[in-house]
Amino acid sequence: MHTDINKLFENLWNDYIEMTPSAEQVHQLLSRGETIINDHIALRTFNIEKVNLKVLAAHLESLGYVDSGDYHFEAKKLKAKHFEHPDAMQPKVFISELLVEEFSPELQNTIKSLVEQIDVAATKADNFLYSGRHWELDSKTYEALLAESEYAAWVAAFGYRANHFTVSINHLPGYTSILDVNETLKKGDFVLNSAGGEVKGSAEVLLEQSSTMADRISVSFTDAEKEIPSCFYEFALRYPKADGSLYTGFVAASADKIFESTNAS
Ligand code: OOG
Ligand code: NI
Repeated sequence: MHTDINKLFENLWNDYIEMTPSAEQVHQLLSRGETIINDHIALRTFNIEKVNLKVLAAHLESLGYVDSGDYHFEAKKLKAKHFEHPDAMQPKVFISELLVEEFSPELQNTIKSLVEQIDVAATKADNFLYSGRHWELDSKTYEALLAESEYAAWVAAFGYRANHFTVSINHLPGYTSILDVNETLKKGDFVLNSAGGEVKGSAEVLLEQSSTMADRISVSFTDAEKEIPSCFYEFALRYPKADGSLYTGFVAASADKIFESTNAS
């Protein structure tokens, strides 16, 4: 387990930009040399005991993170939680898990055989949250997973790493609206996720979000190299609650669409 939060996020970021070459460009475009504060990152897994949401969460709870919200995505067959740190400037963490038992026997068998290949010790190691894939995967199996669940295929191909980082627009110098951020991104030729509209959420639900579509990178399968969607960048603007403090939760209807940023566009 990590003992230093900043080191953990530095390692997550370094892995993330290797998977997401556009993220460094977006970061430069928006930051103009100033520091960017991350609203949250997201992690994905399967609900099999050896690697479930709890196993990932343990790495964050040991750093003082607290379970702060539950979400269920029925159509995508996912459950999720978000975690907050007592130091509000630390990024929140959104962790989801695929409800494997709700899928076909074929998908269940595939996922079980992938998870069997992980060494339990690796799930407890310092680097687990950015350790990537722990199993062999051929491109036919990837395609078969993709036909049933984009999420299952993504986790099978990429394993354990940040699926996205999220710029906090509240802390972004020079911007006060998400539309301005989206405009800057589109002028820079970055492609936004338009599922359900480019802006997900509203001031009414206290959270507006947008995201790029995932980069496509070359991934090695046992039988081939293939270009597939990797990771994306998200942008979030939070609004104050009645007590004046910023809303810190997530909005399930918006999250449902953010997940689609790793779909093949
Ligand atoms: C998580 C999608 C949800 C948000 O901010 O609502 C999310 C994922 O794609 O793994 O990040
Ligand atoms: Ni997110």
